[in-house]
Amino acid sequence: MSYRSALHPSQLTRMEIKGEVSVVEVPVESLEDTIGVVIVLMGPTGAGKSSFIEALNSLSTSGSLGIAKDQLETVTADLRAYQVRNVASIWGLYPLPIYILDTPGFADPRISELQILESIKGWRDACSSAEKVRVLYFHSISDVRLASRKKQCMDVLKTFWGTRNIPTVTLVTTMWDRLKPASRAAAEERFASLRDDHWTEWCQNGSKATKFENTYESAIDILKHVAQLADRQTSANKPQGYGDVKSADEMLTVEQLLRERIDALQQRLQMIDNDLRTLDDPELRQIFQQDRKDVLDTITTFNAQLERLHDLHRKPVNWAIRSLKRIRRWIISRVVGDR
Ligand SMILES: Nc1nc2c(ncn2[C@@H]2O[C@H](COP(=O)(O)OP(=O)(O)OP(=O)(O)O)[C@@H](O)[C@H]2O)c(=O)[nH]1
Ligand SMILES: [Mg+2]
Repeated sequence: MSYRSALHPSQLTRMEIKGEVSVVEVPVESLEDTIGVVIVLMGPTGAGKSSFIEALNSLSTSGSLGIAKDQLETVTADLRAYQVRNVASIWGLYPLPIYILDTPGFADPRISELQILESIKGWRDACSSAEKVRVLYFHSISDVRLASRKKQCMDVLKTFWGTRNIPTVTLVTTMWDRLKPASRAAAEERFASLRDDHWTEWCQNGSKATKFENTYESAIDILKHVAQLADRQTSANKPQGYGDVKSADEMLTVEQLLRERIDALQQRLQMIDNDLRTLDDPELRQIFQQDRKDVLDTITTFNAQLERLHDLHRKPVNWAIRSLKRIRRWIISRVVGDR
């Protein structure tokens, strides 16, 4: 019997702090076959994922990691892995190391939600059997209302992790320390609404909604909660691909978001082309041409992602129909092209 299979998840009961807590970056690959706990941070760009890591590291004598930044677009552009030093998750008698996987933010103009899911799908699939991966989903409490894009991001997360993983996913609301005293009551109302309207089913099934106060203590409290999480709903099916849809004509939210991005980019391309028709200034033309190229490259990337998504979720009949359509299109293009 292997070390890992000898352990039962219900034995994962407490977290131990052995000294000065600090966070150090480690290669992402080093987490692939770890026996430790891996906490995946997800959520919209700017929601505070990297700030959470900074807060955990804030008492370290080695200083800030410099990973949380004030920029409009995403800062974390790739998966980044970290180990939390001097903290262990005690599983039965064994101290297990704690790792954090920081991911790029949802709703970023340059990185699609699907691309982020593609990069962590391997982790999700591994965790479904290894029982050691936890998820923190970050959401800013300063958002006055839940914009449809943010709601779609939540849907993407929920479908991706699926019912099986609900107890191991925790909602972390951020920006509490930025609130003026007068705005606190309204924020508490938003928190209650978020928990009771958008996270209800998940709370009923073992997930939890928490508040992150942007301090070391608050980060440790959340870490403790995560490290003490026990059994997931093992009776539920493992999530497949990027989630399930209720009916054949329904689309996965992650696909819907990707299609919206492609549509928006195509509109932008149209506008650039219109501008280029009337533009004489050579310098401006060069800038617009470069912009056009960037937009075209992104459309190509997003279309390739869409194709990969279809390959993964394609039902045999749909696949056959799509192939026939593709052949038909090719024949028509040849006939028209030969004229
Ligand atoms: N005061 C305060 N600032 C926060 C909090 N969360 C995030 N910020 C600030 O918001 C900005 C973005 O935070 P990040 O932690 O980089 O956000 P992120 O979720 O990692 O963003 P991406 O890497 O783009 O996905 C930074 O300036 C942070 O200091 C919070 O809870 N309190
Ligand atoms: Mg970040």
